[in-house]
Amino acid sequence: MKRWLLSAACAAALTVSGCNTPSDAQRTAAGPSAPQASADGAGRPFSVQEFGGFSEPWAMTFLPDGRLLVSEKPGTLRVVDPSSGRMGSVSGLPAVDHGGQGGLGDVVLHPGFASNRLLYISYAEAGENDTRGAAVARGRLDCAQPDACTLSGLEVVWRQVPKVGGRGHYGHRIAFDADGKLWISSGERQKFDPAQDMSANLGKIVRLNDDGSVPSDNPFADQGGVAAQVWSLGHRNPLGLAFDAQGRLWNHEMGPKGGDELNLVERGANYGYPIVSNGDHYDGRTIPDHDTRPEFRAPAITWNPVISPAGFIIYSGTLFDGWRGDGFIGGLSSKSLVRIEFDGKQAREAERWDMGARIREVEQGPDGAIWLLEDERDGSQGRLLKLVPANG
Ligand SMILES: [Ca+2]
Ligand SMILES: [Ca+2]
Repeated sequence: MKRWLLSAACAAALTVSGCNTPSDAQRTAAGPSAPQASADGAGRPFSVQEFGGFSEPWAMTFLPDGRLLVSEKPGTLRVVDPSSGRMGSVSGLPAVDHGGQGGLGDVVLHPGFASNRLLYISYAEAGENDTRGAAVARGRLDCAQPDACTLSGLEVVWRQVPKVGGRGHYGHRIAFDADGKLWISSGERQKFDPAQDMSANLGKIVRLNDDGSVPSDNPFADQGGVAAQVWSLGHRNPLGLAFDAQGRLWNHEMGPKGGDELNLVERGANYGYPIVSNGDHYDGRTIPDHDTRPEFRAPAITWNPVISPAGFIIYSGTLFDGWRGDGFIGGLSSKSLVRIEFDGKQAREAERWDMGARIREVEQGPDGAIWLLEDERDGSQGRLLKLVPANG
């Protein structure tokens, strides 16, 4: 049974039928749930409304009808109607390898979803001999019922190669660009050197056609194999991908100790991991800093102390006046929301708010509200949060 804080949803909506009659078996009212007007953060430019809790939530995306899909790492995809408080689930999901950092991951709509109903998901997939790797699959999503959807015709369009042992650094964030190309961030699976090895697609950002085939104009297309998928290399664990209004791709990645990064992702560029990093290995071995090897692309921002970035949007709404074009990054260990200001190819951290919980995912709602998912570890409760202007 899911926890579900009804009255916040009701408070958020002007007219919602059934808000005082939580009879739906799929929801239970619990706990104090009035919108928190920054009680623990006076002076913040937003107030926070809570929308219930999830089991290890990882990613979310909005459907055109205003409902929200929320992935849970154990392998469940939830469908949530914030206006009514109803929550159901999506059937037809593949088996996922849940454990460590792996499980069900990102959830993203095809840019032509309104007509083709294609939903893309990423997840950790088990292989032979205790190996695993990220996979991206797509299927047709049908949501005729108010609190249940089905995913059918599922086909895997991309896999990490090779599958390796361990359960870390899958990356597997998904984004589409304005041309409908499919972009996937692929972590180096805590194996270091594959990030520089073009016979592996680990530690890379890959660019594909929407069916998983390789565009002939990719920078390493003439090398064939998985190298042909690669747009950029030398990444560690990229957990955020976002395009700005000018079509530039930015990524952030969880670095080694003291080395989190925001990067402008450019064609064919090598970001240097594990040869260079402004951080160092967790076992104490040093890694030469970026300025020692100028042939590798340096980050636009490097964080030490780290923020542990997860989730990323570049804001395009109008609800928060003045934030259009800014980046918003969740912080896990920093339990924060970070605002980024861009200036062409430069970027800087402009603001950081203490959220009191590990922030796993950031999304922009249809009305321009900013939505967050908490992680569910170290006291964080896996809640869904909606941020609206404090004086709105
Ligand atoms: Ca998302
Ligand atoms: Ca270093």
